[in-house]
Amino acid sequence: MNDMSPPGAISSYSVRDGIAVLAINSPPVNALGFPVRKALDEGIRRAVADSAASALVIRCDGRTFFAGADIAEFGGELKLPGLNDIFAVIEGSPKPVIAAIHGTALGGGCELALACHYRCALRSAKLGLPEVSLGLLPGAGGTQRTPRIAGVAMALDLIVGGRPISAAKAETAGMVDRIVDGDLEAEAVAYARQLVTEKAPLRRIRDMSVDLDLEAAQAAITTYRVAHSRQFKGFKAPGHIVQAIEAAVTLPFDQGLAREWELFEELMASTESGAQRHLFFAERAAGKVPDIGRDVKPVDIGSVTVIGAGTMGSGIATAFLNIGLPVTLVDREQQAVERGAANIRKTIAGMVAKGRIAEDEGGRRSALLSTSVDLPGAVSGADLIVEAVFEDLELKKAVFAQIDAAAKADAILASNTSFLDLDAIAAATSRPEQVVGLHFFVPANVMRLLEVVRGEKTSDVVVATGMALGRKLGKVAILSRVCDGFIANRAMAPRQAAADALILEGPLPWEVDRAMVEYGFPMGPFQMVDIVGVDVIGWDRENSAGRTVQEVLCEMGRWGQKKNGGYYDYDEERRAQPSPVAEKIVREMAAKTGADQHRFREPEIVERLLYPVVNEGAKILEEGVALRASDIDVALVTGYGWPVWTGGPMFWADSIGLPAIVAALDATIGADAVSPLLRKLAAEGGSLT
Ligand code: T1G
Repeated sequence: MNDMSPPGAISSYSVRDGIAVLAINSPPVNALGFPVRKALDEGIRRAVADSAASALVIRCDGRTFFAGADIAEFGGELKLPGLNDIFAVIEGSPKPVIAAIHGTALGGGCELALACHYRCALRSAKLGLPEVSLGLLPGAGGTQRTPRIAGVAMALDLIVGGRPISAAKAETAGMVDRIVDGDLEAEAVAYARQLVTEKAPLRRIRDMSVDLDLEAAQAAITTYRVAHSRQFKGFKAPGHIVQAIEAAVTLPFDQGLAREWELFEELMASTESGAQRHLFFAERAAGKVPDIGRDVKPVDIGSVTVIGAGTMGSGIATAFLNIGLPVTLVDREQQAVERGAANIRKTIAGMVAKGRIAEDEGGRRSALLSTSVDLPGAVSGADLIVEAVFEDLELKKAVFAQIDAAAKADAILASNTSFLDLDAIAAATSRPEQVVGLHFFVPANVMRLLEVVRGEKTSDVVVATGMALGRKLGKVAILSRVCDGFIANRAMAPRQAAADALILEGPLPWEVDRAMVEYGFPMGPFQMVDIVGVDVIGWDRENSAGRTVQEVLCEMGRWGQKKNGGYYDYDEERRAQPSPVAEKIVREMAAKTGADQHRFREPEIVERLLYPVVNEGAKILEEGVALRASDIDVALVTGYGWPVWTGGPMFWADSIGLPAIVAALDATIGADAVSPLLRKLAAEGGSLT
């Protein structure tokens, strides 16, 4: 008996060979929002009452089994039935309920599967409990059932790690009973029929006991906590997850479930989870360009030529090789191009050595690399040319003129410039509409941020192609208009300026760095300058005259980690120590300014350095350089390691309250320097995100 469900219905019910099949269809990922939960509840109860059905298979249409609760629902009132209510109906069923899994059974989807009596999955399917990446924990029994079926160690790895596992690995862990190929519904029905025929028990994970005694479980948990303490820093969820898993070991199931829900609600209400949920949607919003519709199809890129075999060029070439595109690496000198190619092959070999890719895959990628010192010849057949030469406008214009003369008519010409005027570069060609900025961050094959820079004349197709390339490269593509520094570098520049000014008022460079690391950055501004090179950013060698700490350091030949140390001294293992030389320079420079010297508490240092970043972000927004505030958050989180648990500068500013930030900026950088948009929003009780 089959339902004739109307097209587009959220669920369909049928009985095949005495087995009920409840199929849910809620694109794009069958998220377990209220309509889906209601349809599930009704369908399961119908199957339980249906005398024609001796078992029930639950499956999904579309690309995946339930990919979790509907994140968009969070923070609002939870309409019943909740997931635990539905799972109680499943576990109370007098007939076996079988989950038929394809795609990615994540979060609540994985929990639903664990509440079923049995589970079958397509070989290509994945299961996971990634709630930790949303600052949450599995709130529908995941922390209670997983330790029971898969053990404490696996539960910790799966839930605190948050990474999905293959169906095969899940089968090994006992989370999947049968792996199937081909027609999932037919295979699941056959499996259900077999279970009925064999009078298989109504096996409920809630009735199982955790495989470890309390002492062993505690030991496993302590070991995990110690091994992953860095990952726990700043985040609430990992610690809460461990507590929930402890409850699975120490409490009866229903009490453990209640404890899990308590911990879940604490996390749901936390700023950290709000920040991480903000970034989840922000990353997806970033890919949307409002004035470019889906009808604008990206160009298919089949080959890439990278010009410049230095650090950036080699990293960019590696990024494209990693997605299987053939790359020609070009430089003026044979020696330079060979050095670049050697670095690329070394990086790929490193990925093989670390087991991140198989040896044959490493070989395939390396084989896709070719080198040339003949620019015209190397660009003539390429679909995409990426220029990554020295940051000098005249040099870039000359290179683009050469590319323009040799590239095929529909080639896309991209510059990796980090702050030069893309429109001026485009003007050096006969095809400005085909010129775009692809600004990678060092190391280009690792950093997730890719700024796609839209010039005045860049065509929609080229913009769409740049954004699509970002996704294909596994990066987050953020669209930027042309300005000095685009989004990430421009927004973060005030942090360095504020840090340089602050060390003349009392704090030492390492005290400033420590405050930034405590806030959550991987390193502070002075540690960063020493690594990049004290001489690299903003030092005017010709006119240097000992007027700033940077000038004095550079004039002494203290150019950072690479040469004689900088703000820090380095031992032979490049371990950094605060430099007495630098301290003396700072103290003397501070004395010259006559500024009052005093100690700053860490929160004051955070305000002085980061509120100006919020201000610059507001200017980037009001000038239309960035499409939305959340793009600025994603750019700084993925490009500068801005701590995820704050949501990024704009979300963080909203969580502090814009009036307080504007008042502090008025007192430090002066009212005239404050973004009018920021002041307006603060006055109106508005928010940036
Ligand atoms: N809720 C709402 N919308 C979601 C969603 C979700 N869980 N997952 C994806 N979307 C939207 C997404 O915003 C985008 O929308 C579209 O679907 C395609 O997503 C109770 C509390 C499933 C691997 O964390 O990991 O269950 O931009 O671009 O690259 O214990 O989406 O098109 O309008 O990412 O193919 C746990 C999150 C939730 C999974 C697919 N589940 N999603 O990746 O597509 S909490 C998750 C993903 C929970 C329980 C707890 C990925 C994906 P739009 P996409 P994709």
